Amino acid sequence: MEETKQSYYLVLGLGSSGLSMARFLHGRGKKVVATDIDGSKSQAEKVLNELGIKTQIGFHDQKTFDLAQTIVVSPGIPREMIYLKTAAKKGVPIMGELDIFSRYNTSPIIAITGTNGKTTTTTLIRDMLNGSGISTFMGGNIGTPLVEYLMEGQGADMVVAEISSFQLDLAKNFKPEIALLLNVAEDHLDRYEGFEEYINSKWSIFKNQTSDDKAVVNRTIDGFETRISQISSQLFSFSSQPDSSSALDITSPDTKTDTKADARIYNDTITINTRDGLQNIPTRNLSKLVGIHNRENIAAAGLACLLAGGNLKGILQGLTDFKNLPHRMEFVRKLNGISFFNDSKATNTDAALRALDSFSENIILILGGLEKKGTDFSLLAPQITGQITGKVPLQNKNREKNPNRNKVKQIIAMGEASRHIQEVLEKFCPVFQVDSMENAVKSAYEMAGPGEVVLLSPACASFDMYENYGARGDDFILWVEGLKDEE
Ligand code: UMA
Repeated sequence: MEETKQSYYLVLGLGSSGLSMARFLHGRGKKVVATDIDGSKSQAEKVLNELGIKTQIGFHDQKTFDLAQTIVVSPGIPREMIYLKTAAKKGVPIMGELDIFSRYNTSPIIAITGTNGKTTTTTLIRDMLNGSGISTFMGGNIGTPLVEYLMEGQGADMVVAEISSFQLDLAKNFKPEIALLLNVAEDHLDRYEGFEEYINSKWSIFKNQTSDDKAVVNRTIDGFETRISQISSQLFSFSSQPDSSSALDITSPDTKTDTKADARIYNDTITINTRDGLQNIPTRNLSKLVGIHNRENIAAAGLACLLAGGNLKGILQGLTDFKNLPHRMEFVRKLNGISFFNDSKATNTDAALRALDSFSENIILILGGLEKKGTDFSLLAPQITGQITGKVPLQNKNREKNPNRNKVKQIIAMGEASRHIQEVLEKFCPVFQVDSMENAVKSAYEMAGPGEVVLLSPACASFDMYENYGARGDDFILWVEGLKDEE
């Protein structure tokens, strides 16, 4: 006898996203089954079983997939997973959290995507809106699953959501009122057929927007003109680059920048024109948000805040309130004049380039970890040598190169990628391989002198040695804090 479909939602994956999703759907009266391949998820299992939700932990059963009414997939699980593909072929609908969220959410959404800077920009927008008297719920890829907002009763004026490409890949109906695309650089190529597919995923954040909605886009993204012609919403753009190939001299608002941009970045100020008026954001004293990439994040956040009904006072308040985020250019300590920065979140070369762009010279750079598919470490060379030309996604052309010295004076390479890093980069800079974070930190301290910087910005994933980038950053901090004056 042929088995028939059962009316249950199968929640696949019981990380933070899946656990919240299972609880949410159950709370809406849906029949839920939850499964996770990881046998150690006993705590999640207990929580769900106590609610009466059936679980399959430590294994997957194809029949459970095939008989589901709908499968709700956690973002970290690839769509190519065999159980999913088999169920999809049998006609089982596959969904992600964004569509479930969209079905029930009634608050306006600001959605932020991009390869790097998402978390900083999301946090800035939250702070700027709050400073403007607009209440927010902040969630998504940043950590708190969006359905938590629905379970809390949707009390905020706006939802500020960090959105990853993994979430977008499963979204059919997600339609943010304001959507931001900060930048696109090669990343997650193990999940995509190629870079183009990843780019398409990022741009899909705009696909359901209409002329009532707003798109905030970085003009320097490759293919900008072609891509924006395909979106229906009102475009607002920002740029830190000139519109010609001439060097950018961002010393005053009179200097030539990309005049088509609605938010323009100068040395000491960002000007934003929302077409309802011009606002100037002074940026001279923002020690927590250094580097051109952070100026772009502020420009994008300021634009979004004003478009959402915020004001200049709120923007300035948000910039004051902004606290450095853990593992993102996080200052750890200064010892004997040597400054230590933890940028463990930099899991791709573009993010490491952004970190390097924040300093002018004398860097001991700790690179390495698990190399992501398609990584080209040679992209780091222009920043390592200080020759900031060529295909660098972010160019700070103002910076003078010291002709006698590299900007990075020593690379310390660790993890599985260390040998490859040495092969590619030793022609630009001395590379020293180490086998642990302890040795990376101790070697860096020995090699550094007063006034110099030790920077962990690995350009690699962490999973060869750690559970995640946070654990890697914590380990770095542990060893840095353990350093003694005389070592
Ligand atoms: N699993 C299975 N079967 C499999 C494979 C995996 O059951 O075949 C299970 C795993 O054992 C695990 C779960 O599926 O328990 C996967 O969970 P997940 O990786 O989706 O992680 P969550 O804890 O649910 O966290 C997710 C996001 N993770 C990813 O996208 C990888 C979190 O973003 C996000 O904060 C959270 O939802 C809340 O929305 C993290 C992230 O690394 C920070 N994002 C990537 C990035 O920023 O680069 C995209």
